[in-house]
Amino acid sequence: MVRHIAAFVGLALLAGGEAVSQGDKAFGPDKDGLIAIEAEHHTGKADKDPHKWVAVKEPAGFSGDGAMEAKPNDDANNNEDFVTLSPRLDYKVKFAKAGKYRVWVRGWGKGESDNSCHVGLEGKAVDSADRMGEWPAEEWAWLNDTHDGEPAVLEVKAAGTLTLNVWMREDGFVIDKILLTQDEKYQPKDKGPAEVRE
Ligand SMILES: [Ca+2]
Ligand SMILES: [Ca+2]
Repeated sequence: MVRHIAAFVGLALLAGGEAVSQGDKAFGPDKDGLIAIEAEHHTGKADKDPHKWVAVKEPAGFSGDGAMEAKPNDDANNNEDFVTLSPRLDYKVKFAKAGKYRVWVRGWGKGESDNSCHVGLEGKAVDSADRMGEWPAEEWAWLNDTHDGEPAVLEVKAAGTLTLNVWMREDGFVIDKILLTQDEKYQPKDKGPAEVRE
């Protein structure tokens, strides 16, 4: 009984405070070197009127405490100038090693005009990780593709803590989780590995 009450209070805190209990601790690699990040556990966020990333508890089947949706879904597509035009999510990430990291994103595309986003580092666009898409419609899926036809990649010049950014491209896109790996052959399945905060 006591345990049930504790669980209920915990959930209430999460619902009201967007999982602030995690603080701004950096995301780090697990024992296999995989860096998993729940999108709803952002360590920073910037709205860009009229759009903003909003915490959602749907569609069902998300990992962690929910997901983030770019709202309102009004047919916007910020393919260019997204650093200026688009709402942003920030994640403090501790990279243990320098080098190339593949970027995987677990997302949900409602339709063909709601299934893309941009990823960058330190508040700047990165040519090799922007314009990620297209997520399939109406299902949770891990994707590493970009509109350039190459897998999304970030180059980390030196080990250390950096801020990973996600910007809206098409509104209505729902982002559940991010995974960074130096293993080119790794492919996340289902909900992917658990995040590690340090
Ligand atoms: Ca849309
Ligand atoms: Ca999630």
